[in-house]
Amino acid sequence: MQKLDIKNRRDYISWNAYNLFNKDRRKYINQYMYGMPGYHSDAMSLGTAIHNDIQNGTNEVEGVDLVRGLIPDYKEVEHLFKVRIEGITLLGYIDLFSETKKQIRIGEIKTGTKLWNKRQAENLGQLVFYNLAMIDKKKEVETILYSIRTVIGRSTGELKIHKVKIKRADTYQLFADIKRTQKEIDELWDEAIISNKKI
Ligand SMILES: [Mn+2]
Repeated sequence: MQKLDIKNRRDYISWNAYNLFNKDRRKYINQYMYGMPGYHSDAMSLGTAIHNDIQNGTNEVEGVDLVRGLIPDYKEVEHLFKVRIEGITLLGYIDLFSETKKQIRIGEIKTGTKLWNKRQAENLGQLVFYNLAMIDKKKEVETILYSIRTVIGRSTGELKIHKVKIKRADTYQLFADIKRTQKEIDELWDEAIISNKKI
């Protein structure tokens, strides 16, 4: 049994942490508090490799060349943000990112054996999270999801592009949920530290 490690306590919240905390509390505790490894699969490794190919212009994965030309250029890849809003720090890495004086362009790459449809793209909270992180910049934000279909070990060359309109109300709702989540995470840590000392 691994020990609870205070070094795992973070001063920020990511989309993955927020999502896992609300979906599976036990897994959150294991991964984010006890530092146990998360779930991994071949599909996830393939997804990572495809992300790398798109972001770096390489061709490690078969079939990536078929979709690359359909994805527009962005100025940055793996764009890191660490943004503080009302005492909560949001952190993330955006797959594809460009920023000008007036506009921000966010591109999120998704891979999988099924292409994403419009409704799925619109319901992806991760995109709302990214928009929330950009809120203080007061710029127009264009958010696009690039869904790349894969089969075992390669890209099929099929790509679906969804331009997603993020509603301001959804952004505020997510922030309210994040504030509640951060509070619960803080309470969990505080309790864990106290009870651990007693043992
Ligand atoms: Mn991605």
